[in-house]
Amino acid sequence: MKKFDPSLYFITDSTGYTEEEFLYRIERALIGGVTLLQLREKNKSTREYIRLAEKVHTIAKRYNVPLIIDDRVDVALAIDAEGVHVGAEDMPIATARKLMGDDKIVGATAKTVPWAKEAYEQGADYLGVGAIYPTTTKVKTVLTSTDTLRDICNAVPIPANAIGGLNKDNIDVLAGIPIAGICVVSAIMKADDPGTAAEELKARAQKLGLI
Ligand code: TZP
Ligand code: MG
Repeated sequence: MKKFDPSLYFITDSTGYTEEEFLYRIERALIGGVTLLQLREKNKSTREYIRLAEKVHTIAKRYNVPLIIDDRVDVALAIDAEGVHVGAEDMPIATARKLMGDDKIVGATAKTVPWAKEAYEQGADYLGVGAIYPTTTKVKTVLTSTDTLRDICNAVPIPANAIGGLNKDNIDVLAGIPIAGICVVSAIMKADDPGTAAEELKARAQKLGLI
């Protein structure tokens, strides 16, 4: 059954970590309250991606948190992940939906209202919208204004998450915008303790009425 909570969406980045440290950090983040997890690997061979994804999936299942695989429908299907996220240069959303089936989560990136509507029509279950702030994570993106974020939230019936440079000290700019959740890489991944970081980010987002 396809049911997910996008309120605290953590995207991983294994750069600079041993596998042991990487997996430990993911587990800490899950303990800290992450509700949706995305494995995002850009430089792994297919075999390595699948091997790592299986390990991450085992951990995520212990916390009942759905695992989304970035970009790679083949990897998502290979490990029976709960979903896939496709960006502008990845597989078309409708194709990903066809391959994944109706029971899996298909997420998409959207930076404009027409793009968001198109993604919804093609079968996306949620949207990632940003970057709200400049990001230090390796990604091809441009800034999206909070006005556009608001317009996208109001234009489609699927959950839209804010992403890009977000942390507990700057998410106040999102107050009053009907987002479904906060999506972060560095704020959790690079924190001294990803568990505490997830907890604090969630508490702040709740205090602001964002989630
Ligand atoms: N898409 C837009 S911004 C971004 C992605 C994948 C990276 C967000 O990373 P961070 O570290 O939370 O800024
Ligand atoms: Mg992508």
